[in-house]
Amino acid sequence: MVAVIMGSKSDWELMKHCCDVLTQFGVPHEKRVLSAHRTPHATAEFISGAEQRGVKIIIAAAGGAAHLAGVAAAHTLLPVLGVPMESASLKGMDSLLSTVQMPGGIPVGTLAIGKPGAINAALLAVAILALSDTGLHKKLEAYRAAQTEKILNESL
Ligand code: RP5
Repeated sequence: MVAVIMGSKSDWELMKHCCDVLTQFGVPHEKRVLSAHRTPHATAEFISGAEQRGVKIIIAAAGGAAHLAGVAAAHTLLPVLGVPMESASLKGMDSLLSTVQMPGGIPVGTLAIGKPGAINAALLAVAILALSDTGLHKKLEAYRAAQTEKILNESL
């Protein structure tokens, strides 16, 4: 199972693309709005209990002073993938730097800003899970092959 958390309901517009990909691959996932700054205790509790609930990977999305992925990583040994959300003021550059610049010792695998990052977080989670799941590995192979086919068949 994958846990997808986001700092605000407004992040759902982008993060639904992440959940769509997980659904497409048949990967079960739970999703929650949790804020690093506004619900710090609930965030810590949710993340601390994740491994026991069967979660294997956490995907955390936030914008602005985007500390959600880092805070999540501080509370678990599970891999944490961070997705910087596009922000109104700085177009997501603030979110990117807040998410990616972790101190050595607490890693967050940071993806691209916005929709590509949301999609790729799901695909990276699938790739990690596929290391020990041959069915998922085959689905990922088929996904890549279909993508290659689509590009090669594009006419101008
Ligand atoms: C929203 O505030 C953003 O998109 C973001 O996810 C959230 C960050 O919340 P805090 O963790 O800073 O409270 O506008």
